[in-house]
Amino acid sequence: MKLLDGKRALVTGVANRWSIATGMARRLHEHGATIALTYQGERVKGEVEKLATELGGAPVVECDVSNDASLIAARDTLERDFGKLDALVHSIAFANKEDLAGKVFDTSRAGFSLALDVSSYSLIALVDALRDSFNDGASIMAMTYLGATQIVPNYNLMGIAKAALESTVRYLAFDLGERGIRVNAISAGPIKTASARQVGGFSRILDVVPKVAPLHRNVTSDDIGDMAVFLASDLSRAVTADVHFVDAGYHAMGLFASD
Ligand code: 0WD
Repeated sequence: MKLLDGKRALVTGVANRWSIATGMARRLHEHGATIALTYQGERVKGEVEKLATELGGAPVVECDVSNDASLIAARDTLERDFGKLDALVHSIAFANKEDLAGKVFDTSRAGFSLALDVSSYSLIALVDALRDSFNDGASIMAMTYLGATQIVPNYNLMGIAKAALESTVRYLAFDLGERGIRVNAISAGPIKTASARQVGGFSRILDVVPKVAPLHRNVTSDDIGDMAVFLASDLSRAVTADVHFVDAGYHAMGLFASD
């Protein structure tokens, strides 16, 4: 008997094999969950279909979270082809590259709206579209980063978007608590993905963590996947409305000694 036997999980945000969502989908599947995947558009469809085959023929559904018609169409297809959901993984973010370096006061109104729409509002939009698809007791999780609450140079607008996302997690947890539905955020340490490379000076962040974090290493998408397994399972039945760090302990450091 596996931890997630009988559970159905929808995983968003797979773009390629390096995506954190790929590691999460793999781990959820290894622990017994049946997986469905959404993808943003034709550009990533092939990669997502490849992963779906590895995961026992998971349904693959197009869903652009910035488009209401796409959200509704995805919901209808999933209801027909997949059924009710026990877990939802939100692993989606976007900001223009120029807003991930330089000065925050240079951020344009349009850039701000785009980043907040895709990276923060999308959790509300997904939960709204899927509200009748969730089984009572389902688990919703969203990916965030330390830059939501601390200054991480260059993370800039994405830090602002993640702050909104973390707050959204808490309010959704309150709204959905009466159905036993839990909503949490996973705050991952830096992982080399296509999105991460858009952040100015990202490779320097990767170099710092093993030097100063209590566990002296970077994390992998498998590490994040294992937290996802816990959050999707009944072991976390009393855990909601929180941000869970999977970052080798980096977030807890207050002083970085030079050697
Ligand atoms: O260090 C890291 N990589 C960290 C990432 C540390 C902490 C948190 N995160 C977060 C990201 O902010 C994001 O929320 O984890 C989540 C997943 O990011 P990732 O795995 O690092 O990056 P990536 O593989 O690029 O996946 C993000 C995907 C997009 O990828 P591309 O590369 O195609 O932009 O988000 C999806 C898209 O597939 N996405 C959308 N999906 C649906 N509708 C949309 C959209 N409008 N826009 C982006």
